[in-house]
Amino acid sequence: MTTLTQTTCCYCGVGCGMLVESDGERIVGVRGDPAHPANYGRLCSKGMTLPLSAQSLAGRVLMPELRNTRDAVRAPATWNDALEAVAARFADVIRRHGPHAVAFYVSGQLLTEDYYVFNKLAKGLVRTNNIDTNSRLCMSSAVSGYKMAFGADGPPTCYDDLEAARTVLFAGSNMAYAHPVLFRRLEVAKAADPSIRWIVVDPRRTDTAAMADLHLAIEPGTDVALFHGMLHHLIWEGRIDRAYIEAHTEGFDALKQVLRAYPPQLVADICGIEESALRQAADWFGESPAALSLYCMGLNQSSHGTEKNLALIHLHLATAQIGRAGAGPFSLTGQPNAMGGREVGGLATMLAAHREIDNATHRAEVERLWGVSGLSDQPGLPAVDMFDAVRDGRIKAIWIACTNPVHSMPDSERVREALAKAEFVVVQEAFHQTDTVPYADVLLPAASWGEKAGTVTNSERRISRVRAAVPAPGAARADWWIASEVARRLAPKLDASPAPFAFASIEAIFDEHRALTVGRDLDIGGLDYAVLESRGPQQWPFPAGAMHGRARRYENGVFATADGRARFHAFEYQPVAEPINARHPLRLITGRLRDQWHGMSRTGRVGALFEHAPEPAITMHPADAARRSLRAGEFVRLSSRRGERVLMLSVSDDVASGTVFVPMHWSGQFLGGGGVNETTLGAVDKYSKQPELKHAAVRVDPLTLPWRVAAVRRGDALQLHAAVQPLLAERRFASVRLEGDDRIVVTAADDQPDAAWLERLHGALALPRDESLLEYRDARRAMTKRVAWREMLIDGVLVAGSEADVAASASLLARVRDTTPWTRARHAVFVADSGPAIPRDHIICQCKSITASRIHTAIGAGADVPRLKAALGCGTVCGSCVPELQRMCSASGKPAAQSMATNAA
Ligand SMILES: Nc1nc2c(c(=O)[nH]1)N[C@H]1C(S)=C(S)[C@@H](COP(=O)(O)OP(=O)(O)OC[C@H]3O[C@@H](n4cnc5c(=O)[nH]c(N)nc54)[C@H](O)[C@@H]3O)O[C@H]1N2
Ligand SMILES: Nc1nc2c(c(=O)[nH]1)N[C@H]1C(S)=C(S)[C@@H](COP(=O)(O)OP(=O)(O)OC[C@H]3O[C@@H](n4cnc5c(=O)[nH]c(N)nc54)[C@H](O)[C@@H]3O)O[C@H]1N2
Ligand code: SF4
Ligand SMILES: [Mo]
Repeated sequence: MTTLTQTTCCYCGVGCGMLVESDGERIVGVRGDPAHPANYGRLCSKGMTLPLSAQSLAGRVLMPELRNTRDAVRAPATWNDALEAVAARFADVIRRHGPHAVAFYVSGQLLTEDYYVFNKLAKGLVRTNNIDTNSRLCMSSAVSGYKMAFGADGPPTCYDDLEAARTVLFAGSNMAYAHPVLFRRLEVAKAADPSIRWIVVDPRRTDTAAMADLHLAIEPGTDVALFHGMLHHLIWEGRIDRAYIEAHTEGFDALKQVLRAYPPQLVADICGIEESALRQAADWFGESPAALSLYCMGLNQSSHGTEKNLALIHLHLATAQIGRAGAGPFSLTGQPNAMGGREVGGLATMLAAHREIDNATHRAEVERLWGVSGLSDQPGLPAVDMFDAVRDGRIKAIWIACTNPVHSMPDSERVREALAKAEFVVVQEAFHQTDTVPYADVLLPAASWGEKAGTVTNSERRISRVRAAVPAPGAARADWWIASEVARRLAPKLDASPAPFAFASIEAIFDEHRALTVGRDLDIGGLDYAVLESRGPQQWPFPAGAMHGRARRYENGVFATADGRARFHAFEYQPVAEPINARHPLRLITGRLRDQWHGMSRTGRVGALFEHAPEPAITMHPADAARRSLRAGEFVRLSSRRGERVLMLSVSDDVASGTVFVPMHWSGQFLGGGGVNETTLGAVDKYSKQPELKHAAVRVDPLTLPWRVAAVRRGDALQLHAAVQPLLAERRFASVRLEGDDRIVVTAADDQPDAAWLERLHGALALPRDESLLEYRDARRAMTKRVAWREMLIDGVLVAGSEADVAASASLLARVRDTTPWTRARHAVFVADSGPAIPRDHIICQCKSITASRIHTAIGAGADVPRLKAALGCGTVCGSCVPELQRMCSASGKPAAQSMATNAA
């Protein structure tokens, strides 16, 4: 019998409602919840494949693990021993060094209830504000931007504004990839009314940019100049709303003084765009009956991220594009519950329910509601400072939950040094193979999506229920349970009462959180589990007595500041933190792929999700590649002042000359040694403390790696991956990926052959050593080709040798994908392996497995997007590939975008 559970997707901040089918033990299917107001039944490629990621327990953390002495390996432990160990070690550090010697590093992927307990544990029991989260890397500039402009955090807008907007300005957001289901809503609106205008501000020609009416391909980091220039143009053309400015804002005159120095011509030069494009963007924005801006990491992840946010908000305030349908600055939330984390105050620089640490009244309110005393009035350390404090010994013990900082923080080597130095590291994880797990002294098994319950808040301030569809595997437990069990053991050791942590249920936690919000801007006094149950997901604020939440804020022009007026701030444009120079002449941009999620601990379990972008690649402009005599497919060395990474070169004019792009996802789980954050830097914004993950000065050099290894192996892909992964870091380049649902692919390259490593790889791939293995060897050339047979099928191929040897084996490697029996003599397989390499066809539509070549053929025969959908079925299920289909059609002749991008060399 299958049961259907109503829940919410665990990936992005769109917060799609889902109906999960389970057989009681396992999740067997998922579909979009037609009743959920975020997605009305839609899901994207990541959401659709969630059941596949949850199918196997291979790689799950199923038991607590404990390291007894510094150099010992971790051994399985009981929950009681693990919880006692964490409480005892934390108590010991606090006794010896005080409460600020411990820290908590948590995550915008925790549920509100989990987050709430961690925050209360740190601030109310340990009495340190050293609790920060990966939201520092993500939303903190949006938070400080909103607070400085409006007096409170949180977007004034809602999803219905997507349909109501007449001009949409995407700034530093690749929504087609990162918030796909909302992008579907925009596509539908624009198809119904082509007079809707899209402006995209992004240094790269993303799928989002390719669909725009106007793409401003600015130089990385120059957004403040651009927005200042646009406002300059609107002021001097008399297109601002003086009455609104007069009635509802402060600080305009001081800003206007600053803006004098930003005439469009000068700004266009700074940004590397045409002046006419800047003026066009400003006019479309200012004249529009409703202008909506959608912004994300291209603004936030900057050493001037707060000012980028503010400069954009200025445009809205000065033109009164706010507080009504279709108008307003809409910060897209990245993680599913980054907003919930902000609500419970789970960051080092805030208290519960948007309260301030340095406000004695606020501290007293929280103390009273929590039943504790002595909250610290010192702000805690934000993420980058926190890990630096671990590194220099100020913090001795750190507890990391639901995030993988060795992969996702800037300058990975610094984070590794910090964790190696710490006296005590707790990691609370669902999956074993992340880059942070090796540093754990205690590893705590967390229940994950589908197994845990609570609430999350999406980008439009809407709170949805998350429900468990199946029991948690092994000894895995919900995050809130783990935090409160440690708190109850820690309290007596700190002479405090365990009572504040005796939560009977998640509902009890939510009710406590709710009580803290009463009277605050995010008041949800009228919203409890019963309301969520009977009336579905609701937006905040939702005060007691309300019938529904509020869709839009500041509709009456009264803001959350003391005097009710919004604030303009006067500041100059500042360049990026790390300038390029002769030694590091290229600008590195990092960002997202369509089908992968962060460090890939979950999406990396689904073969189909590798198909769209299978290789760890760096994208470079053709002119820059030609100048360095580099060709697509070659290995190159990316390096910065901090570290280096070997990657495969991809060549495309989607990036401008002078910039390169690397996806943020590749981690030590799939790419030997780690990901792109080996090269990024920890320069932070002065207000938000958010690091500049979107820009570093780098160089890219050719690299000769004569020894090549390639393997394709059939079997339990997750088990094979786990066996192979530890070998990756030993090579200059080594990557592993899943392919289909039962194969893995390994690619490696190095300066010289390593026969011992090759034998270990042979073992890890579980290749046979008996007569079912056929080998062709040329010892003189250090070349080997090995074929594993399962009766008449080829079950695995391992090839090592020169680049030419491996290239010539492409068709042999491809035979592992073929399930037609081999009827000839076995050794003939090597003879047959002489044809030219079959180019791997790229899959565009993941739901229907439609390849690029089939789409090109159909377009060649005259198909447009509707006909592609009808003929091939691509783009008809989740729709994530539709922007790319659109783009492929346009590239063949029908222009979709009036491209005014001028940045490309
Ligand atoms: N598929 C997928 N979706 C996701 C995620 C995922 O991992 N995978 N993660 C989720 C999370 S946590 C987040 S925070 C969001 C992120 O969502 P987005 O911010 O939309 O995604 P990114 O690719 O990180 O960056 C967006 C764009 O910023 C551009 N950019 C770089 N520098 C600048 C600049 O100086 N100015 C401007 N204007 N643009 C610049 C980049 O070229 C990139 O196209 O995605 C969420 N959704
Ligand atoms: N260069 C570069 N770096 C970046 C970015 C970028 O654009 N460029 N983006 C930044 C941004 S915006 C973000 S949000 C961060 C994201 O960075 P991370 O937070 O490191 O990303 P994830 O890989 O999602 O980490 C979440 C971890 O929690 C585990 N997990 C899953 N479910 C559960 C659960 O229920 N409980 C517990 N305890 N664990 C669970 C997962 O296995 C995973 O290892 O990366 C940042 N880093
Ligand atoms: S858009 Fe995709 S990843 Fe985001 S919540 Fe919806 S289904 Fe999940
Ligand atoms: Mo994020």
